[in-house]
Amino acid sequence: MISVIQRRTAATLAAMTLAAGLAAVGAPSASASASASASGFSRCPANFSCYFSDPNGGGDMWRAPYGPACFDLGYLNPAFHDRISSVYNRGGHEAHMYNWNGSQWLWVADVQLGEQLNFAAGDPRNDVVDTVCVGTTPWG
Ligand SMILES: [Ca+2]
Repeated sequence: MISVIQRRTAATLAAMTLAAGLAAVGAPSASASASASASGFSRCPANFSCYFSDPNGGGDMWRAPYGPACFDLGYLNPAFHDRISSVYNRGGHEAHMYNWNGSQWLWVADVQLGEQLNFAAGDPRNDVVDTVCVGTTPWG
């Protein structure tokens, strides 16, 4: 229980610090647009890293603030933890992703500059990420 409280406290501080910079883009596309940019990696703007609920930049997208900073996805509105299936890092920093397993943070994956990363269905890294760190780690 103590570890959970500590985690939440630290996460809340991080969320509060960065709330102003958060850009939760969770709007599902209502139209079946002919433009590929409406639902793929290409909708990620330059200079940011983007995180998607479906493979290949599909589904909902969360765009991380520039950083360096860590973001607890459970505190976004709407929350984005346990949802990431693909990433496109167009930002200026390497990104690091972590899963909280109930007692500790576990590293999931790094995303290099310019990299497009996909977690296929059945990949144990799919839909588990709880925290994204841009240009830093949870340990500084
Ligand atoms: Ca998780």
